[in-house]
Amino acid sequence: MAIAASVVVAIPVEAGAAAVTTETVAVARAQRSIASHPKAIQGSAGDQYSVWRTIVDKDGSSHVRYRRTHRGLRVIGGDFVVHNGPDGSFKGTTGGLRTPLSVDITPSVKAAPATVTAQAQFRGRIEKVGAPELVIDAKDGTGALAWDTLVSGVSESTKDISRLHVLVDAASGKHIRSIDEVKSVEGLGDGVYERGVPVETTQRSNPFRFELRHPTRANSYTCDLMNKGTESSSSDPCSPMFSTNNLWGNGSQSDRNSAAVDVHFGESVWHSYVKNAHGRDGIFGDGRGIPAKVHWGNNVVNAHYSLSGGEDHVAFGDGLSNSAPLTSIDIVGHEYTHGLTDYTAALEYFDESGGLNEATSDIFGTMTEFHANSATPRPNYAIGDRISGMPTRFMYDPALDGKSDSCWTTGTAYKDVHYSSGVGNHFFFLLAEGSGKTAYGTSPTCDGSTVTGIGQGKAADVWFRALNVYFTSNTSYGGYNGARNATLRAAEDLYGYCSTEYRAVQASWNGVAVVATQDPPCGNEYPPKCPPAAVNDTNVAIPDAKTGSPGTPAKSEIQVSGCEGAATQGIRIDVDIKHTLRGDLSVVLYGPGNSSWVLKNNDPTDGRADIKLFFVVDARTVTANGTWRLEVQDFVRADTGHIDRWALSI
Ligand SMILES: [Ca+2]
Ligand SMILES: [Ca+2]
Ligand SMILES: [Ca+2]
Ligand SMILES: [Ca+2]
Ligand SMILES: [Zn+2]
Repeated sequence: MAIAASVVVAIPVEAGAAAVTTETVAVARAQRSIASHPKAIQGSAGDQYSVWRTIVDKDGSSHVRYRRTHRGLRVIGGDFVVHNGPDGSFKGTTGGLRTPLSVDITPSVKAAPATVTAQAQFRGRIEKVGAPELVIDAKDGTGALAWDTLVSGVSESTKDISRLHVLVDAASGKHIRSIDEVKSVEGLGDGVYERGVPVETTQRSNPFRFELRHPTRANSYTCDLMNKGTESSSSDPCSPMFSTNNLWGNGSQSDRNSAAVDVHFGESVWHSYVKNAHGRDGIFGDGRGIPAKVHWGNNVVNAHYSLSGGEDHVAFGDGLSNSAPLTSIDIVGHEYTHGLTDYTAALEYFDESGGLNEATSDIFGTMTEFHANSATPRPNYAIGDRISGMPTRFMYDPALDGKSDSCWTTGTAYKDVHYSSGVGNHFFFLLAEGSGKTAYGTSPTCDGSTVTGIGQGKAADVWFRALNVYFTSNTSYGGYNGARNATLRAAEDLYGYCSTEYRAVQASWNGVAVVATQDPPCGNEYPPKCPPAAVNDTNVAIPDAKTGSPGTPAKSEIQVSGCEGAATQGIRIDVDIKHTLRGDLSVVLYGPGNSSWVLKNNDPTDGRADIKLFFVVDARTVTANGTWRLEVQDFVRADTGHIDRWALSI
């Protein structure tokens, strides 16, 4: 049978039977096989074939993949593979077409109605609808005319980018099936430090290959700086990295992809950690990534997060003699966390706020290492320990590096941020793992106390919430805008005031010499001396001020009985007042005897409504049993309200 199929590729002449099977030789053999065995590929007049991929086995056998068009139309399911032995002999074909194609290529359904049907198939937000392409759908083995419309947008179910090819029957106008072009392509990587790890890549065509770029998260890729740049600059353009077989790296620096595997894999783990553990979809919270530049400069023993060149990116040096890249997972997690910090609390990289910024990176870098959970070596609380075998920082006892502070002093603020971070790192370790001998090292406390850890997950939740909600650019360790206060508020939000976790946060800060200035001890370290909180729920109107004089104080009492001796150092008063302008009001607590505490002064600058606050006062010198009274006075005419409820926990 004669075959009219023309072949798109050139046919080179084979040098001889003994020739080494190169890809060129393999293609030539396949072409001859097609010409001599047209039936094997269900060839027909009007077919055209183009080589897609060529695979040569170690023994010289070859396998050439082809794609097919028919009368100029792409044939879905028309692809086939031609197999040849090492000597060029024909070893058969593989393919799904069951009969030669014979298709009338005039559609009875026009493009426009096919597009309407296609759009109706997309579940989610459509961003673009491509021009329908007339194709031959031969998925079931026989060809039929169809419209292929590419509908792009964001899928409702996955919340990811979707590029949906919708096939509509060109004869009946009915939907045939839809295929999403976006699929997670998972390659396999051998990094310098991480072996046999998955790498999320993007499949490219023309030429067919894989790029070290996340398939759906925008701008999330790893690229090669080609050893350009200096210790202080990594803003040179960066080349994308490719693999033809989606296998990456060889476990050493001899392959430029190896260090890239460490970084690309590390970013995936970091992203999955912050997303799953803390609900934060990456640096910006919207899934977008930033470029990661590997092979930065020459002998650069550093990695950094940088805004240079106006573009957020991370860069990783190749280390001493360009042979010890700074790409271990704790360092990768550390650098990406700098981005996260910039877009959450924006802790200034100076003084104690800079130390907290660095500590945040060490904390979540270490959490990334634990999240990856490698079998060898096991995750730890040392930073950069895999680069030269000698850690650069030790979270369990930061002073071990000879430079960092394990305990806060007035000098901490003046240290380099990589050393003032010690206080935060040590705090985190105590909170997570506790003091003394642990599986990760011995962690001392600065006051000789013993701290019981609450576990890594809870400790990380406390730190993340503090970072996300309470730290500001100039947060320091102690004091009013201190990390101690911020993490206590976080612990209160997550676990409750004076919960076990809250107390552990207090104890851990005490352990690094960041002492209480705002938070009273929780009390009840011994069995409770009083019954649980007493409440007065009766509404009491607060008389308005008159011209020139404040109103008569509204009074509400709670009788306390059944307590033993004095009240505690930290009694808590919950106050719930409904009022149209709370700045009008002062709130004073009177205890048994002549004791009193001003809980709140009137404040003309406070324009908000209602008071729903709690106060903690030191009542150690006061007998607990007796009458406790809340007095609320209005200092400004107009705007009124009432005491709705208050409670007392002694
Ligand atoms: Ca969590
Ligand atoms: Ca480590
Ligand atoms: Ca008033
Ligand atoms: Ca009430
Ligand atoms: Zn850093």
